[in-house]
Amino acid sequence: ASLNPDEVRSQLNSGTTETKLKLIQALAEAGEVGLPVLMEFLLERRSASITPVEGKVYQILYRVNSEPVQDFLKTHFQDGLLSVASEAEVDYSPLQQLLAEQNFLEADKLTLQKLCELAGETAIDRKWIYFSEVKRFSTTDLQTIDLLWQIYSEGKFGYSVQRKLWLGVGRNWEKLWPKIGWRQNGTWTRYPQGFTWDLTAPVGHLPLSNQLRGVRVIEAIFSHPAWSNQQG
Ligand code: UYC
Repeated sequence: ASLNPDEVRSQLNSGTTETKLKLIQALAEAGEVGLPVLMEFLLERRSASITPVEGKVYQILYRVNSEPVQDFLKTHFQDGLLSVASEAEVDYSPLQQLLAEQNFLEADKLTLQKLCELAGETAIDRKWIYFSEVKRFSTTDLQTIDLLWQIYSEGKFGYSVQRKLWLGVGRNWEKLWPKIGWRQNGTWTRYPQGFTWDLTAPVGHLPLSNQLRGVRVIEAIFSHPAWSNQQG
C-alpha cells in the first residue's frame, strides 16, 4: 500500500473491508505520519455506521502514547466509538473499553456477566444463565454485544459470526467445534489457557459459551430473533 496521503484517503473511502484493514495496518506501522490521516478518517465517520474498519482505527489510536491523540479521542469519542444502546439498562461501556484494548479474556468474562445481568437478579447470583432466559433478552442488547465484538475484532468475533458458521455446517455442533477451535483432535479446548485470546484465533472463536450444561444456551442465543434479518 502506498502511503501518499491523497491515495490513502481515497482508498479508505472506496476499497473493500480487507483492503481498508490492510491499509490501516500499514498506516499504523508508518508511525507518526499515519496518525493525522487516521484521526481525520475517524472524525469523518463519526455519524456513520460503525464497522470493524472504524474499530481498528480506534484501537490503533487508543494505543498511541501521545497527548494530542488521546486529547482527540477524549474530545470526539468520550464514550468510546459506539454509543452502546441498551433497552435493559445494562451498561456496556466497560465491555467496549476492554474490547478496544483487545483484552479479549476479560471482555469474554464480562460478556458472560452481562448476559446474567440481562437475565436478571437470580442469574446474577447464579453466575450462569438458563437457556429459557435467553428468549427474553432484548434484541437491542444482544445486537450491541455482538456489534462490539465485531467492530473490535476486524469482524472475526461475535455471536452472529458464530451463528453464520453454525448455519453453514447445517447446525451440526460436532462440525462447528473444530471450526471455531473449541474442540481439537476430539478433545475439548481447556479454559482458559487452551483458547486464543487475540486476533490470530479462528473466526468465531469468541465469545465463549460454556458447554458444561450442554448446547441449549448457545442454541438459544443463535435462535434469538436478534439475528433473524441476517442471511445465513
Ligand atoms: N470451556 O471446555 N468449564 C468455563 C469453555 C466445557 C469447565 C468458562 C468452552 C466442556 C469447567 C468458560 C469450552 C468442559 C468449568 C468456559 C470449554 C468444560 C468451566 C468460565 C469448549 C469439560 C468451571 C465461565 C467447548 C469437558 C471451571 C463459566 C471453574 C468454565 C468455556 C469444563 C467461558 C467454550 C464441556 C469444569 N468454560 N466446559 O461459565 O474453575 O463458568 O469454575 O465446555
